[in-house]
Amino acid sequence: MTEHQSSKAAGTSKIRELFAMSYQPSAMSQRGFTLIELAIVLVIIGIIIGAVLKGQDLIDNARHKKLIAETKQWETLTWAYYDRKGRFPGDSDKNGIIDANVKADIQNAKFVNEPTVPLTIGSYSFYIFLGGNATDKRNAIVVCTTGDCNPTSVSDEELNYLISIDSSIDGVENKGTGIVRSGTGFTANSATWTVTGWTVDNSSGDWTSATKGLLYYFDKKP
Ligand SMILES: [Ca+2]
Repeated sequence: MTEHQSSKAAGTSKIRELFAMSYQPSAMSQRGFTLIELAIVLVIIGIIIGAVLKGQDLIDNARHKKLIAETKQWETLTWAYYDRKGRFPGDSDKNGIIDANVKADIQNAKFVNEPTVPLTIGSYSFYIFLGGNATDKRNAIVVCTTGDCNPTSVSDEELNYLISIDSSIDGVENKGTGIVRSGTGFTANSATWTVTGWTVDNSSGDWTSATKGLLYYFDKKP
């Protein structure tokens, strides 16, 4: 064997040795995790989960605010219309009760910020209408989750949207007090954006999925 060959052989065996070493489980991985390492990992996981939940909270909040803003926009628009025409949109006979074509009146008025019906926020759609109740001579802005204001069920998320309007306007969440209340039945027409009748739940308490929609008495306190 020449000197060159022997040094080459030595080199090869050195490489084999390193190669074998790299596949040996290290002392580090054999000893497992210490309690402190586990604690650190748990704290980091906690921070990540906290950040994700906080992020979801912020998104929900922003979405709720959008529906609140849209409801208030309807109120502004209704009074702006009243200023201009001396009556509410949908009150063509001027008896103070909204019962005719709200959509036609609003579209004819050509407002810069015309409302969108339905309003889609995230994966939910909300129908905001105007209506009157001839029996108790009161008008309301109605917020529902379906075009006929008669949903088979209202999900917890949808309920939270309605509750956020109540707490924003009334200052407290209560389905049967204040100027924002829960409706348990509506006669609604999505083609005219008009509600011509409703049953209101005047019993004080928390909002439940029994609601069919929200009533906001914007013109007269109950
Ligand atoms: Ca209320």
